Amino acid sequence: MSDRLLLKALARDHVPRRPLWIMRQAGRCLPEYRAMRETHSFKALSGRPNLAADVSLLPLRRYPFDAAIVFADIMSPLPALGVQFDFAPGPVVAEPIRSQAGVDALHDPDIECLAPEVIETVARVREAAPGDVAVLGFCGAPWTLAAYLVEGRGVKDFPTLRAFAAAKPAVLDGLLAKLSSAMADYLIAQANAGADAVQVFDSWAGLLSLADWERLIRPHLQNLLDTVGETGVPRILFVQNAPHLLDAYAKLPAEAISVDWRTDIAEARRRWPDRAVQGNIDPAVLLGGEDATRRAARDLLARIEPRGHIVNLGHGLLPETPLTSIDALVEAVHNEVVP
Ligand code: 1CP
Repeated sequence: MSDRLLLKALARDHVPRRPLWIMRQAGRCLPEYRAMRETHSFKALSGRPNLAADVSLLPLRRYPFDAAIVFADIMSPLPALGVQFDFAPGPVVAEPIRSQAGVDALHDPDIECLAPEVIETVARVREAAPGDVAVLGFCGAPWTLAAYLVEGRGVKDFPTLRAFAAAKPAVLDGLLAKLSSAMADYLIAQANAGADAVQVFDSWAGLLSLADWERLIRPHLQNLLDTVGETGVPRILFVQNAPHLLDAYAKLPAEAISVDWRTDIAEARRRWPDRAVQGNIDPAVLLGGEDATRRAARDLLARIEPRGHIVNLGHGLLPETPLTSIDALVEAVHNEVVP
């Protein structure tokens, strides 16, 4: 356990080399994943622990990543709350929630009912992964889940969600409270099953102003992180496209903040000395090929000190990413001589 580089970085201990993993490493840009998707839907793959564990470990057969993230989706625990949805390819919710009645209809699930298939996958991945690889559990942040539940699907700038937040703040508050409590249970179950650390994805964090975020969203995210923190499992908080909220995020109880490429991560590291940071190469840079990737990786390593830094992209890998760009990133990180 102590030799898991990712955990050392989360504790801001000295590392012989920076840990590296990539958001969305398990999916769509691997030919072996695409081959599995020809015969199985995403739901079938993520719903069967033996298959989901295999997919979680696929990227490690090709690359010496320092973490495996469990193959599931942020929507996976929501059937336990009574939510029905499909993927096309992103989540599409059957009955979007826009009223108090919709919030009241959500179940208050027992912890064992929250995606038991994902919990079993975590246990299998921990069992099968090399000892020096950290296993990551994850969930969607309450606001990012609410974005899909209210809007019904991912759309640019989520206008229905923002209208709902303005018109029915008390209903939103009830929705976020239910999501926060369920996600805390879900992450705790993942930690109990063997997850070494957990990541909370707040992909749609940046939609509201700082004042509205403080008033409507922060208390629920804080509750989630506080509750999970009681177990001692390290928490990574991923925040996307929210430059105006970054200092507020860095005050939340998480061991690491994962930032996108718009953020000056070296400056973030200096401003938040008691947090590890994760990121933040632009995923599009990898589409630009090996040389562009190598330059971006070297530049990142040169700008930010190794201690407390987990190398990653600023958001998930894009499906068209050439595998040779991933090789170039791995090589740059592994060739660095850390003093
Ligand atoms: O067609 C397919 O194969 C399904 C595509 C797919 C995959 C591979 C979806 C639908 N989800 C996933 C897996 C997934 N999603 C993982 C597993 C790890 C991995 O792939 O390596 C993780 C961690 C997620 C998390 C996720 N899902 C987020 C947070 C991170 C981010 O990208 O911002 C979000 C916002 C989602 C929603 C979602 N699910 C799927 C898609 C294509 C999307 C986003 C697009 C949309 O909003 O429409």
